[in-house]
Parts: sequence; C-alpha cells; structure tokens
Amino acid sequence: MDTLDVLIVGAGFAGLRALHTFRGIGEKVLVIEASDGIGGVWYHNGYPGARCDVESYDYSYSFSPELEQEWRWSERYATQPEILRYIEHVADRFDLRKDILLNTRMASAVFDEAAERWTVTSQDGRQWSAKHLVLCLGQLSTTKAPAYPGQESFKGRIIHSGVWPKDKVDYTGKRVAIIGTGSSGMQMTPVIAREAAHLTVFQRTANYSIPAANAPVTDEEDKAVKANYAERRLQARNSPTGLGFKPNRVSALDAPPEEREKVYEAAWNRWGFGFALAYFDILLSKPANDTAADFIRRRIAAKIEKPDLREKLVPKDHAFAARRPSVDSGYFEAFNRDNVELADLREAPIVAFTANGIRTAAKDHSFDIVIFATGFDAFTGSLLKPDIVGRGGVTLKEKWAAGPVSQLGVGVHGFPNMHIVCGPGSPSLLSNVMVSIEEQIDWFSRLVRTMREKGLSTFEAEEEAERAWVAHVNERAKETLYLTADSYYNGAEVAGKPRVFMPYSGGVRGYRRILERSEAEGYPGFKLSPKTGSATRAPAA
Ligand code: NA7
Repeated sequence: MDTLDVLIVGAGFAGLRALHTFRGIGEKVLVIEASDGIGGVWYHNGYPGARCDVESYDYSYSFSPELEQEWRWSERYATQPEILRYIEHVADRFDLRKDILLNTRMASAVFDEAAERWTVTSQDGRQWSAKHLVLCLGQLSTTKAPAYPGQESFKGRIIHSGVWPKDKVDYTGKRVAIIGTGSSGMQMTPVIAREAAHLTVFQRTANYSIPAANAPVTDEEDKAVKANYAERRLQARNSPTGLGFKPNRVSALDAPPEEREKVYEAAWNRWGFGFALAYFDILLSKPANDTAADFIRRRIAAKIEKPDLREKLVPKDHAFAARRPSVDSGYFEAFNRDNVELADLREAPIVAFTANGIRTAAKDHSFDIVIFATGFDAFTGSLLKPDIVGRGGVTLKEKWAAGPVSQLGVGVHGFPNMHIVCGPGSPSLLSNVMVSIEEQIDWFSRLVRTMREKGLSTFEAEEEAERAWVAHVNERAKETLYLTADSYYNGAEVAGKPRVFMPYSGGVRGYRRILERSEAEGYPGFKLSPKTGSATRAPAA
C-alpha cells in the first residue's frame, strides 16, 4: 500500500488545482481519476454545442500570471474542446500528469481511527494510505436518466449528454430526439438541428435563457484583459457570483419603466448570466423578478415564429433564475426550422420506448438517435457513490441520509481530514466554480500546512458548528427566490432525494470572508488534534 500525505480524488479543474497547490507546499500527493482522461465534466460533456456559459477569461485558473498571459482564448464563451485543450495544457505546463492515475475509480475510503489516516481502495483492489483525503468529485458528474418501459428494445442509439461518446456521432439523414431542455439540451439543439434530418425536442419545463452574445476574441480585447488581469480577478472574487458583475444597487421596482427597459436591453444583449444582477433584488423579490421575467418572456416570444410553439416555449411556471437559466446560442430560433419539432411532455408524457422510437400519450415518434439531456444527481451524487466510512464505521450516506451537513461546506463531523471541494454548503453551483475551487483549495492548503507546522494530526468539524452552518445556509436561502422553485439546488431533480437547499447563496465574497475569519480565529467549529488524540484547538495561524 502506497503512503501519501494527500490523496485527491478526481482530475477535473478542482483536482488539478489541488494537485499543483498541495505539491507546492511540499506534500506527497496523488490524484486518482476514474476516467481514461483528465478534465472531469469537460472531458465527458462533449456533446455538440457544449460550451461554458461563464466567459473564458473568468473560467480559468488565476494562480499563475504566466499561464494567464500565455493562454489565448479564441471565443468569449469557450467550447468544450477548447476548455479541454486548456486543461491538457495546464497539466503539461505544470507537470501534473506524473501524479495522476487514470482508470482508477475510488470504491471506498475508510478512516483508520488508530492510524488517523484514510485507506482508499480502488475498484480494482489497489490501495493507498493518506493523511488527507481531498474530494474533487464534481457537482454535476453523476448523470441521471429516466428508465422507460421498452427502452432495451429500441434499435437506435441512446446517448447521455454527460457521458458523450468519444466517436463522432453522425446525424446526417437521421431522426434525432433530445429529452431535456436544461443548458445541455438548449446548447445542443441548434447544432443538431442543422445536421439532422429531423429533430424532436422533448420539453418538460420551459426554461429561461439569455443569448450568449458569443464572439471571437479580438487581439485588442485579449491585450486589454491581459493588461489588467489581476484587477479583473479581484473584481470577480469580490462580485456575488464570482463572475465579475457588480450588482446594480437600485431596486428593479424603483427604476422608471423606460429606464428599466433600457437596462434590461443592455443586459440581454451582452451580460449572459449577469442579467440576474441587472437590479439587486431580481433574485430577492418576486415583484422585482416579475419585471425581469416579463422582459425575458417578451424577448423569447419575439424569436419564435409559430404562435403555438411560442406559447409552449416561453417559461411561465417559475421565477427567472430560481432554477439555473441557460445562456444559449440560437436555441429558440431553431424551432423556426421545418425539421425541428417540440414535444410537450406536460401535454403528452412519454409512455414507452418502442423498437423504432418513443411512444407518447399523443403519438408514436420514430428515431435513430435518442439523447438524454436529463441532467445529473447534483451536489451529492458523486460524493455518495463510493463507500466513504468515517469514525465508528458511520458512512457518509448514513450521515447525510436526511441531506448533506457540514461545517462551512468544507468538513464533516466524523470524517476527519476529509476536504470537500465545491460541495454542498459552499457557493459551488451558485458561483463561477473556478473562483470557488481556487478559494477553497488555497484555504485547505493553508490548513494542511498549519497542521504540519504545529504537529497536528486531524481536523474535524464539530457537530454543533455543522448544525449552525446548515441553519445559516437555509437562512440565506430564505432571503432569495431559490426556494420557490423545484430544482437541483434543493434536491428536486431526483425522486426521493432529501429536499434541502444545498449551495450557499451568500455569495463568493461573503463566503471567502467567512473562511478567512475561520482561519484567522484558529478554525472555530473544527477540532484540531495532535496524534495523541488529546483534543486541542489550534491557536490562530
Ligand atoms: P439540467 O439543467 O438538470 O436539465 C435537465 C433537463 O432534463 C431539464 O429540462 C429537465 O426537466 C429534464 N428532465 C430531467 N428528467 C426528465 C425526465 N424524466 N423526463 C423529461 N425531462 C426530464 O441538466 P443539464 O445537463 O441541461 O445542465 C446541467 C448544468 O450544466 C447546467 O445547469 C449548467 O450548470 C451546466 P425539468 O426542468 O426538471 O422539468
């Protein structure tokens, strides 16, 4: 069994950053990765049209000014292949690959109480002993798909957006179905519509979407960003979502209607996600939200030529951004094509798959390819798949049976030295995850260094602190409209999943301040103990 200081699980953006950072403080580190390639979700989500809906210059690492200067993004919103090339470049540039084991899926991690170390076992029986276990498993990495009667009898091909095949899928002359209209379904629709003979989009919930306003990055733009990159990063870190948008301090309800229309117009034309910050109360007050939702509905409706489709595609049943909206490139316009059809699942649900396609309550559709763009078991899916066993043989599944609990979203009582990156209880999917990943990993690495310098063996969340943090996460969520809609933020995406609000909605700046205060005050709410087992709180670093 190999002995390590830090075992990192997952080689996506978080895992690579963790490897570089922990290596940088002199720890012996290894990354294990289940797939045959690095990149995490950006390795797997290779569906047509896949791109990031955070701007490229912000969805990238900030730890190396040299890397920032040398990498040239080609588009405002990078495509999946370009992001993967960036990840590969980072891995080579920082010589990361030598400490990454591919094709190595963690089956279990068991905390050995006597040794105060984690024993990690892979599915094929290899083992490692590590002082620290760093979980970089992703928030949207465990796919979910419905299982329809007759699915196995379907003679065509079934593909999930989140585990896209590596071979080229040819749509020429094919009849294609897309089930699901979240970001994945909305991104792939216009691209597949151009290539396939016929495309049917199965929609359960009409989703809001802001146009991406994507464009090539000119040399002047590239130069301008790179001349002030540090400032741009600072602005991102200090903005609520890590995207760099400054929220408008004015209430949407106080702005005169003509002026508000102009503000929304500007946001619609250029801001993408930033639309939600056009006024500070869009996500806090239903009447304020209504003004934004009304504008977006009008704009969406104006893109759709057929009145019956307009009625179905315009979102109505939830507040704007209470569920994750999309940032699209021609989604609604695709329905103006003759070869694109909408199947409304609220009107006519899927009854079964047949050998030739899909039977709904209304009719039989024939397909060659069916794409599930049905999303993920978010936040907890990947954390609860392996057997993670803490003190006293308690599993993380048992501990989180009623929903995830943690102190500050980073540590769990009963699971010493287990570091969760971008997990529930942290801003995670409510933020530009690149900002969140880097903040948390830097915090973890300083904690690990402090522990080493002070001869401490374990850090562990205290139960009472966990209760207080979960209560705080809920209090912050209650201030928003997030609780008014069913979404993957609150466990509604998987039947039977505990219905609790998982991300921290207090913003990346507020969250960073909480982490920094915790560090400055000697990690209250965590017990830091020397190997002897005698509990002592570490003095402030
Ligand atoms: P999402 O955003 O979770 O979207 C999943 C979509 O699939 C959504 O439209 C769902 O409808 C639909 N869905 C899920 N299950 C079903 C069933 N059983 N039948 C019909 N339709 C279904 O996942 P994405 O992959 O699009 O995006 C994930 C994230 O990636 C995104 O949020 C960004 O962060 C990037 P529903 O709305 O639940 O009615």
